[in-house]
Amino acid sequence: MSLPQPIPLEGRRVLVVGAGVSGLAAAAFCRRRGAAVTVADTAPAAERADTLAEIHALGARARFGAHDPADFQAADLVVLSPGVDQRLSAITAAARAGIPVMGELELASRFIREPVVAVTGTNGKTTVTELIGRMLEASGRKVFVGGNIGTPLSRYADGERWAEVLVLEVSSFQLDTMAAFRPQVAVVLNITPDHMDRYDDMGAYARSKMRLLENQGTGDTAVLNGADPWIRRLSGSAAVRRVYFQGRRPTEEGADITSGGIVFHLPTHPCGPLAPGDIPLPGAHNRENVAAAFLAALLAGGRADDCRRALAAFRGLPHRLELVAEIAGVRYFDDSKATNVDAVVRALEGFEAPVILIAGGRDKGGGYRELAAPVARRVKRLITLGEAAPLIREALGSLAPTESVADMAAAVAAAAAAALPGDVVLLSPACSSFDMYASYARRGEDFCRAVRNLAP
Ligand code: UMA
Repeated sequence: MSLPQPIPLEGRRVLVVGAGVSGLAAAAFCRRRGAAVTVADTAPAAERADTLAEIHALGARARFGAHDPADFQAADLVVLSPGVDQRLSAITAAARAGIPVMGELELASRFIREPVVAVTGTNGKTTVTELIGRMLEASGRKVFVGGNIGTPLSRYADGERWAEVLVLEVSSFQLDTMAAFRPQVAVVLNITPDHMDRYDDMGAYARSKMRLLENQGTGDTAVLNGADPWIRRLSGSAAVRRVYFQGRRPTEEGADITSGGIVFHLPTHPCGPLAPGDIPLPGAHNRENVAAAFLAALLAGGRADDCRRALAAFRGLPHRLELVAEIAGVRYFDDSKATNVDAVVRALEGFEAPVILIAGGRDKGGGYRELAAPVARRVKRLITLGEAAPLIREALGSLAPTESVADMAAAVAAAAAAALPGDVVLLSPACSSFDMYASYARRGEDFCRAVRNLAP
């Protein structure tokens, strides 16, 4: 297999755009390899004293405030953080001028030689990435789990390189700025509307996700959702082995998900079926996640029995349909990670009980129409907050009694006041958190705090 060449960095002028987790890791990586690094961030310097100190400690130059096109034109290489829209004029102008522009993941991937399992998809990425990591660990492999999940690849690549296999969660933003990134096992879970503020249309978003397969070739495998029309349509020409975790046709390899569990059809990696009792995570979407993770782990060298053991011990992840408390017969669930409409649909489908739904945050431009049927069926009261509250009220307000509140404490108080024993209170926002919080995790923690404050 031919490996992509590392990028020469010694003595080069590198502009890193975005001084978040990814940008600072990329800056450190480039500095250690002798590049002259400038880190540009649109935030006002006064708000980012700690970051400024970190940039200076790296021996890099900081440029806070509105991006200056001259900084881009002066660079030999521009490295983008995932949150930076590559359609920005300074970036397109640099690319037009022949200056290489790439994402942090792409840059780091040029320097690693370890096999990579990469997971993308609109929903379920983190659960599947973590699960594959634990299955491979249980099989005795040294595994780095990271990427979009929290530790950027360049942070790993900059260190001791201790792992035998890398399991990476990869977002569409990271795929937008890739060029040679080539995972040995690529998993695409599902493609439903999300991030419509960053893409011109659904086709553009779906093509971005499917770029994960772009450089795969002989010896590589794609683990795909054969029931997803976008994935079926866009995986057509990939010259790689394809394995389907659902929607498998009789001649195809993969798995079948039935009411009796999961049955594997992978002759090179024999594995007995999983019974429903073997799957510790609730909901139909988690059966898909488990089937995908199992196939990917087996294909990446996991042993079937060890993978089973890891699955049995897996308890799910915080802020994903997590039961926070049961108070006065009302169950409170934190699903703060549900930052798009499809994730909320899946959450609502998992409940038989009447649901008081707390939704809202920063709108992502995909609309809320898909929520109408599940809201009409399951939601007894809708509580909206954040910037998207008026849009959600307009789309769904006629389907359930709806009220808007100012913050999470008020949302939880309103939900508790309306709830009867047996009801479910569900934070499942369908929006990103960035209007009110630094991350979905902070939003989930705020919800959990407000719920715990209810307890007598
Ligand atoms: N910024 C600019 N110019 C811009 C836009 C942003 O300078 O045009 C600056 C901001 O002021 C800020 C910095 O860029 O200081 C933030 O960069 P970032 O948004 O790329 O955030 P990071 O801290 O580097 O985190 C990123 C991922 N964030 C996004 O994709 C938005 C993290 O995924 C990821 O964990 C991290 O890299 C490590 O790889 C978060 C996420 O929400 C969890 N991902 C989305 C998702 O999962 O749906 C894609």
